[in-house]
Amino acid sequence: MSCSRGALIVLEGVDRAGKTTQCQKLVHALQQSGRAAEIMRFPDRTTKIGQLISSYLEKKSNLEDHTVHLLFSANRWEMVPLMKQKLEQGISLVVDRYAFSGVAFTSAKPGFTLEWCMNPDIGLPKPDLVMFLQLNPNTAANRGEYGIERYETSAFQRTVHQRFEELMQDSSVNWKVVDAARTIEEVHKDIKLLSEDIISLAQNQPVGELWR
Ligand code: Z5A
Repeated sequence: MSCSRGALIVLEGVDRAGKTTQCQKLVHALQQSGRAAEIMRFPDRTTKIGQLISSYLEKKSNLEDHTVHLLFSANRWEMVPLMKQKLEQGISLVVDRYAFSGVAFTSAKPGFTLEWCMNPDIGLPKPDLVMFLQLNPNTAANRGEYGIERYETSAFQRTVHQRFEELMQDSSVNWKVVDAARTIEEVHKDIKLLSEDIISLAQNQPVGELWR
């Protein structure tokens, strides 16, 4: 491991919280300030596993609930060699959803515990920072209708939100809650500051292992 690795920064949050918007703005701002940074997103729909997931989300195919959970996790594991390589090269990764979405969404389904859902993702590269974009359902509703993909209903999203709240009780993960109800620029300013701090802190530390 080089002595100045990149930071692993994750954005999580409910539907329409602005994760994609903020990931893009953050990467752009970091690059503008001379820091190496790249965006990643999960699911990564470009791989073979990602295509199975995409077809499931678009309701073009059905998959058994445990099976799709394991596919989402496999989709992260298949990117781990690349993630580690980039971090070692000093590139900070800004990641749009990660294992926390995996656990929050599956455990919102009947019959799933948080513990079962966390298991396949144990040992993934541990994010140095996870920012949860907090947005209440009414404000989210003002950002447009839910889409047509699976999971895009308000009842399901409320349960997902509760699961995220449970995950945020875990102090082994560096969670920061960001008020996402403000303007895009205001939210960006906070996210940028938090990210710059963690990039400085992480550079001399090894990458950890999630939930281990
Ligand atoms: N999933 C899973 O089940 N298991 C897993 O392991 C993983 C994921 C990783 C993937 O969806 C689905 O897979 C997701 C979780 C599940 N299901 N759901 N629901 P995706 O990642 O492909 O897409 P998405 O995550 O659903 O996108 P999103 O949540 O709908 O949007 P977002 O990224 O949070 O927001 P955005 O696209 O940046 O912005 C949404 C709109 O709001 C847009 O018009 C913006 O211009 C606007 N916006 C953004 N910020 C603001 C502010 N501050 N003010 C006003 N308007 C704003």
